[in-house]
Amino acid sequence: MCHSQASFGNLPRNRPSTFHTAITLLEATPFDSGGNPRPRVCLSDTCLLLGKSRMPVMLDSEPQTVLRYKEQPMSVKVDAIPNPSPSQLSQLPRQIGFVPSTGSQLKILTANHIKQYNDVGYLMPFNALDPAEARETRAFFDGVLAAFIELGRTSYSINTAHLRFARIYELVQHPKIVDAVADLLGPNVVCWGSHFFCKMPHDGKRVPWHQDSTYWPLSPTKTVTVWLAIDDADPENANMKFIPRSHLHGLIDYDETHEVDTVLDLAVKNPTSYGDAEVDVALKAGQFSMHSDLLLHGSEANVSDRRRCGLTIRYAAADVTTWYDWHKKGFVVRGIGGHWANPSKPDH
Ligand SMILES: O=C(O)CCC(=O)C(=O)O
Repeated sequence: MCHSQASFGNLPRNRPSTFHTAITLLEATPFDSGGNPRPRVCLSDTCLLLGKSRMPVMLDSEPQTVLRYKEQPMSVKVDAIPNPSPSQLSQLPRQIGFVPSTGSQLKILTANHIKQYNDVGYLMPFNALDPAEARETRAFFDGVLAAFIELGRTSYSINTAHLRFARIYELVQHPKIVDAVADLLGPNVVCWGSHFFCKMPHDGKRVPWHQDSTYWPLSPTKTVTVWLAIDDADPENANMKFIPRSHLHGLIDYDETHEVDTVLDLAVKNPTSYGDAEVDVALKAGQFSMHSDLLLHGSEANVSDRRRCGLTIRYAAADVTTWYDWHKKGFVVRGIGGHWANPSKPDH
């Protein structure tokens, strides 16, 4: 029995939507040798292989076969690393409180930047990617997103990307980013997280006001998030927002939300009672902001016709302690690194 690859999945030949991208399987075929349908590709403990040469996918081009994927074993089973619940987190002996940057031997930042970060809890904007790099990164993400959606996942589900894609493992080491982060965190820095927050046009999802440390089994609270704009982000397409000075209150009380239209499920009420008026994190593709793990931030639903995607990259001082196997996610991007597992670059 012969079945062509084109019969796998439910990709129409001409996609009318914004995804002018066709996806084919590189090796797996939809039917086994006995002609029985194979189970759908599952992303658990696997990662995507995007083309043999990792060619970018150009959204502007005509529909064509530009992206391929197959299951790959991952050296770190990232999907098996648990996300502890609030009650599990409350039992950990975490040291929680803003650790001011001492900012010595600065490479990119100035003493004024360090003072501003300590005062308000964030800095922006900085240029990381030149226009060509930004276009290529966006095209790469377009392909990843198309593949994840084809696999039934959402636009918010692409996390721990540095351990799924060699390209992202390299991107999180970009000197323009790491120099700025090391100016804040000191000479020894690990990257332990990378997560695309991709708001599709009109997807209705908001990110409630929260502090990142609420979710993380890490101590002390010395993680800086870089939000790298993949698309231009502005108020129209629901850029992230910060509450200046809210990082100085330790962990702030929150409620669990059970709304379907939220991306995260813990929400702080009356955020501006913990700081100044909210500020927009408006960035051009290729620019980034940095914020403390204790700063309140969130974003509204994207009611525009434009996608808004950012890659959040989590960097910690290397002496930060972890629980629940989270050390397996982190690798040293600058200096030397404490107890982190240092997973190597994915080979695809
Ligand atoms: O991209 C957003 O709107 C929110 C990002 C976020 O919550 C984070 O960086 O932790």
